[in-house]
Amino acid sequence: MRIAIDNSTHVLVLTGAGISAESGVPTFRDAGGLWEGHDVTAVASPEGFEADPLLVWRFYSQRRAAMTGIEPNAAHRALVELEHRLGDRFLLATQNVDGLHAAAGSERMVEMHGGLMRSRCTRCDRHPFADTTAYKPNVAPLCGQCRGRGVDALLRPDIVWFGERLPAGVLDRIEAFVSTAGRRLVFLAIGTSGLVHPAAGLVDATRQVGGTSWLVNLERPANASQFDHVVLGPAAHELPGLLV
Ligand code: BV8
Repeated sequence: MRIAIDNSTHVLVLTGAGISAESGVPTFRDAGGLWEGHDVTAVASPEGFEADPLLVWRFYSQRRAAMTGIEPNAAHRALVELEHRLGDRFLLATQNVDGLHAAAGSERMVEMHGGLMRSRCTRCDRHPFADTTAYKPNVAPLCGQCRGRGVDALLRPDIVWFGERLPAGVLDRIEAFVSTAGRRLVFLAIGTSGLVHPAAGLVDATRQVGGTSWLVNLERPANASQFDHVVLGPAAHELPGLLV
């Protein structure tokens, strides 16, 4: 089976944790996933951070440390090739924070949920900055800029937590791409359980403009019936053949 892509096709790709699974990054909701053993709101919400910043920093520092030696896989690379083939008729919207799409060479990309290897200050308007530090378990890092002004302000991972808005402009860029594409849109969701909004709403937005939707996923998620085509299997194995 192949996805029909001609010189008028616009492709919007949505990726979730499943595309990084074959690189060795745990997903969230699968057995043995990141959420297992964690109360999601305790580690991925502003309330959880407020209540216990050390717990949240332990959760994200462990994920930073676990990225050592992790490389993009054939699915990440297949999306880079498609981007080079389509140019401005391609856009990647990732829910992932693992940085593997950028490492593979993706450029026409929006990170909907932030980036694991960036931190930002909870107080000043300092721009989010590169931060690969896996902080020691009893350390909640402080902002150096605020400290210079005699104020102790916590740093936080540059991650979008539940109940928080997505970064400015992200949804606008995706919506503009969908409406420009119209019926020429192919929406391809890869490795996502389709549970988190607003990402999970993109398949509906595709139908509203008359586009075609595809899902490549290891198992049938709850929202599989919303897609025109469903391909079950590991992304690194299934995706390259679909895009030739
Ligand atoms: C917001 C932090 C508004 C990052 C994450 C409408 C309806 C219902 C609820 C809402 C709604 N609108 C808003 C909400 C609330 C909430 C939400 O969606 N709740 C859900 C859970 C009920 N959404 C929000 O809060 C969002 N914000 O809408 O703001 C607003 C407006 C005004 C003012 C204030 C606010 C913010 C959402 C971002 C949340 N952050 N995490 C991090 O720690 O990483 S979400 C978390 O889940 C991750 O970011 C992850 O990206 C995301 C989705 O998970 P998946 O990537 O799909 O991973 P999962 O494990 O679930 O699934 C993996 C899939 O891969 C599986 O299906 C598996 O079968 C498959 N797979 C496994 N191996 C492979 C594979 N597939 C292929 N190949 C393989 N090898």
